[in-house]
Amino acid sequence: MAHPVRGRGPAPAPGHVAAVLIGTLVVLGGCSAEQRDEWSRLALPEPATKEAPLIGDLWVGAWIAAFGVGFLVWGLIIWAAVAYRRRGDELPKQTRFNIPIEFLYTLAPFFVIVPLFFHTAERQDQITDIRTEPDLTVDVVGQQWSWTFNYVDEDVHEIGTVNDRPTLYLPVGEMVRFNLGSPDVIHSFWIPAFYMKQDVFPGQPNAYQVTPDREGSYVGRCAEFCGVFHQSMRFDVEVVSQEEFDEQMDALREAGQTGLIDPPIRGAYDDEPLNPDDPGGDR
Ligand SMILES: [Cu+2]
Repeated sequence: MAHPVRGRGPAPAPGHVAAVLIGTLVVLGGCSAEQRDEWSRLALPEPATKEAPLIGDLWVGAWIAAFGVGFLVWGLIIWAAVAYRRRGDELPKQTRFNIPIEFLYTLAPFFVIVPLFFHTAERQDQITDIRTEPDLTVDVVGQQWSWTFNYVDEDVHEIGTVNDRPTLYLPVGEMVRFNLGSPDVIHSFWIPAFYMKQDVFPGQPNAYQVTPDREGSYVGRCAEFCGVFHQSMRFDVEVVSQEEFDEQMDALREAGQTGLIDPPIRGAYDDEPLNPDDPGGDR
């Protein structure tokens, strides 16, 4: 019985090959310049603060170091597999232990951990240094499940709720201190374009300061799973000119959102305090 003839089909015309290649290039080229830049930052978004390189460089440097170690280890694995491949039925020499190699195993990780630890601790100290007097202070309250922003110098506030995503306005080029507090559970205050992220603890104030240096709209998130509506803790960040910032502060004032809201904050938008025995936190 004759097998069906498997047609090899016509060889693809060079024109087709070129079309596919060009199509691929167009698709890849569709990665905008923005995405290509993102690759060069190893997936970090475009930075929006003066301090972002402190974290960005640490991130990129750690990856370069990791790839260095990776290539060394992969190279050794491939070399060992090729150089000591099976050559016959004879069992190779069996080694129980090898003191120099055991030493190397134990010591090598320190050469990785010590520089990583050193650079991380050094950068962390710089990022969390709040001794410089900031240009403005925002007391941030992370509450289940939104954020409240207190503009301390302006004596106005904005309260977000699960249904109303709040917007944080910041003047460009001004150093802002974020004082972080929570009335309920641990949240984490994160504006990805600022690179910095810090946990928001009940009863344990945290603070850091940054200088936004690029006007624009950014997203903010809670980066700590904090309950059923955790995903509702998104907020918007608008880095604007000083004039626009002042207008926004006036708008909050005109809307009657004056004064500052302390944690616990629940009472601010429903009359139920979070804990009836605890009338309010100390500022
Ligand atoms: Cu949260």
